[in-house]
Amino acid sequence: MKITILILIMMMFLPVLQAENGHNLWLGGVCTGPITIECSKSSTTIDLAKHELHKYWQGKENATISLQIKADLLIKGDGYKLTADGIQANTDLGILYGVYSLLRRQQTEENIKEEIVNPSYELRILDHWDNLNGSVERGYAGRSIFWHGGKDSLNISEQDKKLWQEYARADASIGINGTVLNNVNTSPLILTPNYLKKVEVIAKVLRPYGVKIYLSVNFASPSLIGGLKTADPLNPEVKKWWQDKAREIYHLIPDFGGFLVKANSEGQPGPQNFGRTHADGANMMADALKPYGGIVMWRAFVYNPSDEDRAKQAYSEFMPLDGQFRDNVIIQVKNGPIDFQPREPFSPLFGAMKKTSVMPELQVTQEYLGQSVHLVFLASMWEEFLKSDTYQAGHMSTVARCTDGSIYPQAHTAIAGVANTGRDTNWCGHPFAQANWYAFGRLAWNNRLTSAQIADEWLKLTFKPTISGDSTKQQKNQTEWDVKFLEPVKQMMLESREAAVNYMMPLGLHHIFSANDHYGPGPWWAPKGIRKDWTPPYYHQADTAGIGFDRTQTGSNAIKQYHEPLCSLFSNVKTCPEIYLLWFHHLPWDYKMKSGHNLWEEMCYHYEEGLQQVRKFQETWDRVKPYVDQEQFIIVQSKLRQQCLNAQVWKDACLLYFQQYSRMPIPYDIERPVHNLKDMIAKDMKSQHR
Ligand code: GCW
Repeated sequence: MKITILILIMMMFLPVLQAENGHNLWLGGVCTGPITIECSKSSTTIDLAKHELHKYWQGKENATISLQIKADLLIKGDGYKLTADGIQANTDLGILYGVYSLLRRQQTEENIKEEIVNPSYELRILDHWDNLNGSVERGYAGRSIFWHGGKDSLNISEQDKKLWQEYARADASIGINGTVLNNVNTSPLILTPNYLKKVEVIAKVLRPYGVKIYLSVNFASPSLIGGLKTADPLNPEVKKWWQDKAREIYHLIPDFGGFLVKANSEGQPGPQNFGRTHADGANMMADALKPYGGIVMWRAFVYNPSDEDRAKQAYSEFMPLDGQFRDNVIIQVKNGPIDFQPREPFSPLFGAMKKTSVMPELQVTQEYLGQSVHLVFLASMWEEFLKSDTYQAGHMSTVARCTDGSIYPQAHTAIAGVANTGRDTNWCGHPFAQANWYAFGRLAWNNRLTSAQIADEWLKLTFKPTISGDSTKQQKNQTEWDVKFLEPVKQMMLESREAAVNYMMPLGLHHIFSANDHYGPGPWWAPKGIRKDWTPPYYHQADTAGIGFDRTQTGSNAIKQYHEPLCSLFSNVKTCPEIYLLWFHHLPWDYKMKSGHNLWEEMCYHYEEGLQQVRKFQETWDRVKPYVDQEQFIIVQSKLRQQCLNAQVWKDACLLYFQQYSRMPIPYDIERPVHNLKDMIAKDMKSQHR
């Protein structure tokens, strides 16, 4: 009760405190008139739903809206039934989701007809890579919203609570219902009593919005903080330690969601340290959580510095374990087989396992896509991924259908996104990065949505002015806004991912970043002594004979991990989609492309096109100046300038570096590089020895 009052009081002050600084995200609507709400039930969540309706209603004035909790076989889980004047759901949360959906449709002027809306996935989770010292791994929007460093580590201020409440509200508004509070490279301290007490408070603030708490846990916790000599998952004392820990957690947080585990990956401990399998490790934890309804999300992001192609390793390790996992274990698989690259084919683990729940892991934070500097709308990439056909059970076995339970039943269905939030006023660093948070939530709720629809919604919710005045004028202003702002900016968003692929890694190139910051180009980067599979030359394989990673039968044979007809399609250079060409094939520089250009020329044209696309984005943005808040306008304008400079560097670095091998001229109809290769390499090497 106290919390509800606190939340309501805090909400009253929101619009005053947060003018046009981006803090309001996509939630800045205004109310157009009073309404009456009919609802026989009251609860913290229902009260929030009513409050949102009163505050942001944009439908008919003096309307009467009914909110009804009533079972209906067609309404599943968090779903709801929507009509123009009412919402029906199985649960309080269903009502809240229905309210956000109704308000969104009003603001975006979507037709509201009777409709049952069910979520694609049961669990829709944001994974925060937030460290307990307040830093955020691969975070580009300031420090952690959950953790402070130093002596303040465990402090909780009113400001913190307000931020968490706003965060939970934003999540709920797009259907996100879970959050992992800490990094997968995890400190065992998260499971100590003091940290768990703080987690309990966060859970309390997030609970009314239906956002459940999950924690990343360190597999070696029993020995690191529990005083045991081992963390062997088959050891009875270790099992007991996890069981006791689960009891302690559920005592504090009765609706705790479960654990996320990065095991035997990039130095994190795991069951293999004790000669056990991933299944042994995951099942032991799953058994400890089972009595309370908790789950284990066990990551398949594993690879060793062996001779085996890194792209094959997750599949090789996990496929033999299909059928061995408990039903409250979900294997969490990154969208691509390597690592959140600008473009990868889908990981062959999707559509492979038949007796194990598998969930996609997407990366909302732009680790490999220009971080908080580049404008890159990721929904296009996720749409491409979710629509990819795995052929698990014949044609149309899309990744979406393989993971949402449509093809093989799964005990749990889930999807996760690595969050891009931080303490920056606008949460995400780049104003347009908010669109990626929004898109993740929307796709988690409905994995059939198109990126175009998501962009359209987000732009209207974020930028559309409330137009007042007589209705003819209103109509005129509205049309003008649609034509002059909405359409061009949407177009820019929808092209932005392809542009990034073009100026960074076209034609299936991947992981050619400099060093470990994953920002700028470094096709040359290969310091002595470093693992080969952490260096770009391992991935691009350029030499005077050609370029690309041979993953066909003559190479690593990774194509074998895909079902037919994909396996043959990828393996035949004539049928392999050109967007994946150098992912699967090593080809000579003079290989003839469909366009008639040779491979080298084609690559040059892609880099040039990427750069020109960004230049066009600059122009698009400059033209929409009259329609955007000036502060936001300048921020985006200056970031686009930086993006353009970076795209130029990418183009020059890659073309001049690969030209050493292709030994062919850069086609004369494209602009000449403006940097020298030697200088770029020297600068790059220097910046790595800061
Ligand atoms: O992409 C890599 C990142 C690491 C990250 C790792 C993972 C959290 O560079 O920073 O660690 O993936 O997903 O575990």
